Amino acid sequence: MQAQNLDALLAQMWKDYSHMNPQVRKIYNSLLEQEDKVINDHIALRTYNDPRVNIEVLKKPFIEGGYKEKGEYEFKAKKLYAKHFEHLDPLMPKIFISELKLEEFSPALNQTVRELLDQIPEGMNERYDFVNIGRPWKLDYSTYLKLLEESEYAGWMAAHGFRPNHFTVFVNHLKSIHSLIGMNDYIKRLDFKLNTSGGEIKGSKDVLLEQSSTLADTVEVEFTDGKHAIPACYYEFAYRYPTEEGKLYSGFVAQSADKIFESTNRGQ
Ligand code: OOG
Ligand code: NI
Repeated sequence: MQAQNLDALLAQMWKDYSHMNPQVRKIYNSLLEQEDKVINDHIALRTYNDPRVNIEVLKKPFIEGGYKEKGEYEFKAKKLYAKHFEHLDPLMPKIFISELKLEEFSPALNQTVRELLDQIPEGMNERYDFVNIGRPWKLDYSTYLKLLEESEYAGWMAAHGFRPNHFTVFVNHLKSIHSLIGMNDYIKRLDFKLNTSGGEIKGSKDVLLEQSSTLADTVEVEFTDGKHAIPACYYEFAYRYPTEEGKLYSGFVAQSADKIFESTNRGQ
């Protein structure tokens, strides 16, 4: 069933993401044993900056649903650019969309990505649920490995396509956990591994945002030459501090995000 409105789309995104990544289901269900509900701080999406699929394309259902563009971020070393979007309702998840700057990569990578994007059926990128369509192209395992050599992000995107890369627990709204350290201890007690790049906690009270994340689940993905187990999606945890006006800070911190991206890298 194709989602027709934003609530339905967000629900479908959560359903597909939590089915694909068993750790997400386990952590979420465990939290629900002591919480009435778990609020999402944000949802993150990835893409390539080709005009057929760039941020301007992926942002559409959110803009139609009342979201506004808020911040932008540059990631020089990873060759990424990102924007975040907010809804007037502070309980609606913020949306973080990044895109790979193709022009900064080799002709070979550009050629490969073009061949993937050329496979997207005519008009599919205009579908309301395109952001959650999955992988609309065929891919063989050696092409995936080749992309990874230049960019972990390029490889992840080729293998998984359009789908949330992570949802994020808004730790401030939990009743049973009151800090990010407490959240991390909880995750470790459940026996899940945290991304330790840049330390278990990225950011601090000084930058008004603390974040941590699991290492992505390894899942079996279908390639044209068979199934292979590769990193899929992760779960993130965010704790926000109030700004001088007294409202919780709602932006992102590029230096922290830079490390969070690595939650889908192989071999940490
Ligand atoms: C996004 C990483 C950045 C954050 O909250 O800073 C991020 C990604 O892995 O695609 O989500
Ligand atoms: Ni995030």
